Amino acid sequence: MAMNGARATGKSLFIAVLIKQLDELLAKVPTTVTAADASTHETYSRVYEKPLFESRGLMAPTGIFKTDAAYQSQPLIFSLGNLKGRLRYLVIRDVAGEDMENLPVDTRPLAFLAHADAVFFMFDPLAVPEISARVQDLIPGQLTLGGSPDTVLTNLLRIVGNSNPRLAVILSKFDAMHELRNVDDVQWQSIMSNSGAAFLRDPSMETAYYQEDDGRLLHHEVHSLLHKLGASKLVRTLENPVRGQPIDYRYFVVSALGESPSGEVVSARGIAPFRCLDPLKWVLSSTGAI
Ligand SMILES: Nc1nc2c(ncn2[C@@H]2O[C@H](COP(=O)(O)OP(=O)(O)OP(=O)(O)O)[C@@H](O)[C@H]2O)c(=O)[nH]1
Ligand SMILES: [Mg+2]
Repeated sequence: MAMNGARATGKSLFIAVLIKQLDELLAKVPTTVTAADASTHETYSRVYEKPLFESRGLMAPTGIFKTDAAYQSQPLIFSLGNLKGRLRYLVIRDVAGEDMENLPVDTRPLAFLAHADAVFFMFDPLAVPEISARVQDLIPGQLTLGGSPDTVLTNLLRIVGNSNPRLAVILSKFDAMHELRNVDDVQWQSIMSNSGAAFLRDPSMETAYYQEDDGRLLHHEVHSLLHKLGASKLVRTLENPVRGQPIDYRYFVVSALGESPSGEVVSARGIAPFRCLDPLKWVLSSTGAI
């Protein structure tokens, strides 16, 4: 799987949390998630695990290819042990949002996007001015904001060309959306306090298989949310891509942290991931691994 999205959409923090959650989930099977080579072990622990789980801080922006080719050129490879009678590996590529907002002249280093089983495209609701204005009194302001998701999606589709990786379109930092139930806005309040909504509950750690009905419900809820967030251009691009060939996409919501960080530190109450495994379970079930 390959990450994608504008700057500061939460890609790298998501990877850090995803591996921990996957290990916890696969304990049900039971198997474990382990780094499959020395470089994965070193990179995961230095770039992802230590800053978040030991220093309780955030991560530096992922370096662009030109300046950080060394660690970008190595994918993270994890062994998932024996799943359904076969040894399985999860290969993850992170990207710098900066590279996706302004494609490098030579896009060959990004060619892996076309060959992935799935691309995880992150959309940051806090980059929508209406949302950040509504929650500004409730959560600490965010230090950096990324560029336009429409530009990134167009760039992504250009690189992917005629290949057809599954595309998980993920509304990230969903904890900030949950805060909307406390704002002085009747519409948002009622949407975000709908106790029947799939985006308010998290069954992702309950089963070691993908729950298709729950996934489909969530997909339709996020589709409406994206319209409400003013992302109808994104929705139209997905529904009717310029290349003609349909995209196999599904909408998700995740929160890696579960609560907004304040400045450069995560909440003193700790990290409470929300629905982080859903998109991965969708892909693993499509490849027959779970
Ligand atoms: N509220 C909230 N904020 C988050 C969450 N995940 C990430 N953030 C915020 O988003 C910032 C960027 O997160 P990163 O994971 O580094 O973003 P990225 O997409 O990897 O960014 P680039 O590497 O620059 O492309 C963090 O420093 C946090 O402030 C989340 O789950 N909830
Ligand atoms: Mg990053």
